[in-house]
Amino acid sequence: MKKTVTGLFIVCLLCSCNFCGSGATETTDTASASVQETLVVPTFDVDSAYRYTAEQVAFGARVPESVAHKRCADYFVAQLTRFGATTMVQEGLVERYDGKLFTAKNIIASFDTINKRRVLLCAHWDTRPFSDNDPDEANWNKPVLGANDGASGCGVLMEVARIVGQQMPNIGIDIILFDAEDSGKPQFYTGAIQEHTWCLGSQYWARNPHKKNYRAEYGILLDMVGAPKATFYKERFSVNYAAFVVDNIWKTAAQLGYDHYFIDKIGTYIIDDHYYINELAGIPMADIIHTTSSETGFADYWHTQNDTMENVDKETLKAVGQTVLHILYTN
Ligand code: AHN
Ligand code: ZN
Repeated sequence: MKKTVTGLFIVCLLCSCNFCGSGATETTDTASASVQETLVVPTFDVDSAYRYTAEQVAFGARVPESVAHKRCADYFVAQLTRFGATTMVQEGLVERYDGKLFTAKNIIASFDTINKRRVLLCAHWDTRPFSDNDPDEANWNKPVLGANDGASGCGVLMEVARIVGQQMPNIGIDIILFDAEDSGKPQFYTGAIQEHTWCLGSQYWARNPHKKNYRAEYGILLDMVGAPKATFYKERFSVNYAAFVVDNIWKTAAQLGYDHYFIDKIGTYIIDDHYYINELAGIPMADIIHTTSSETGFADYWHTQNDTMENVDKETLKAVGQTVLHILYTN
């Protein structure tokens, strides 16, 4: 018996058939579909990610209900469908800090929909209707262009989607581009204090997932992932809710030589889309977000007129995109 098993093992080592990957994780008796293969991690094409970022910015500010917002939504749906995703737009009625009602559009792209094991990748695609952190008060009511704050995260995820569409990892992927993240209460607003005025699209999704009983093993949120020399600290809600995800991301990044972006230190608490996914949907999700030691906690052009393509750097996009791909294809 021992001889036979050893013999089979040697045959398996010599051939590269479907049954021979790392078959230890096979759980059913139905042939090759459930056999986990060791996959080659694809190369993240940063020129492509940069282009997807610039194309969003070229529409102008993507403020909910604007023409640019509508055109950009159509662009995402067309591209993601072209990449082979099952794509839908989830529309949800949400209420702004000032009581204004509007329809948020979450863009959802799914790959390998029959796979029970899933990962959720998210970013927000809307831009802020106010530049309330701008040094010039005359700009406070102008929208933010959102090259870094919005477009960068979606640009990286569009490139991830393109690659996943070409070569699936072992796990199913859902990409959600959330709307209405950045319509939170402006600093100049003096009306009644409201809680939970940020992340309206993700709050809506977390309460009304696009699929009944939707589950993902974990999630990763990308927010402001394009700045030159960006610093990603381990955001505190992420550490509290999803330590294993944080550890995996920061370890992987270090292994790939990106530890000058992914700093091995705990940062601050940031209310972002991942907070509501963790709290309301119970999916452990970590936020990769660029924070600084400034007064706001973010880069000096954050929520100003200067959030332009000059603040998007290919090296940073590459570090984030390659780290995400590595996680998807090795787990
Ligand atoms: C707050 O300022 C409460 N959260 C930051 C979330 C954010 C805004 N990300 C991008 N813009
Ligand atoms: Zn913002």
